Amino acid sequence: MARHKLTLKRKRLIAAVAAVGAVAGGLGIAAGANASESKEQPVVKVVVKSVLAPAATADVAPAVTYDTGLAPLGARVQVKEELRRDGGTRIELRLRGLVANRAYGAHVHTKPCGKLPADAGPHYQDQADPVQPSVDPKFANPDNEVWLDVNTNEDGSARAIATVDWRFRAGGARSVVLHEKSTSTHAGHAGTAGARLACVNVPFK
Ligand SMILES: [Cu+2]
Repeated sequence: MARHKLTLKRKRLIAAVAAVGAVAGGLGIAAGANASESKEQPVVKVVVKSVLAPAATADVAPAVTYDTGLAPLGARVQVKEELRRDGGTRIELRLRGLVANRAYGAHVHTKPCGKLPADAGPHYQDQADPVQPSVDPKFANPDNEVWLDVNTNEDGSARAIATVDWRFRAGGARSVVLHEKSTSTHAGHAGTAGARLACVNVPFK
């Protein structure tokens, strides 16, 4: 596609991106029709930085733990959401203060964190599985959900990045939940990762 002959879809994308850029402000966004692809930066939509607080404080705390052994009080969590120019979404999870050299599962969930682990609801799915709970790998997979599994280093820190080729529905994704195990991909168990250890509220856009 020649740059000066923009398709309608492309024009709409640019208009949307320009609007987002106006909101984001000061991020050096090049939304003009002549901007080269390589200079266009993703748009940062949401950044949440918090520490794990007791689950009993879930109505006011941005992030809580349900297992202070595996997800200690005061452990740090950061989640960043970026909208990609290609229409996709990039989600980054950073953790500090967890158990060293350990695998954890993590996903984007549909509801805010609560006092109970189940309060965060099911995983966010781009194409919703008509059968719930969703354990069919056709729906419960890292292309249709956001999986942020990590392995901590010797300091108990970890980072995960998930990139999907879609955007969240408004208000449809509200938290990231940390689980006790790596996420299963097998039919009948797909998407499961053991107990919910901690949860952080993230108002994904
Ligand atoms: Cu989960």
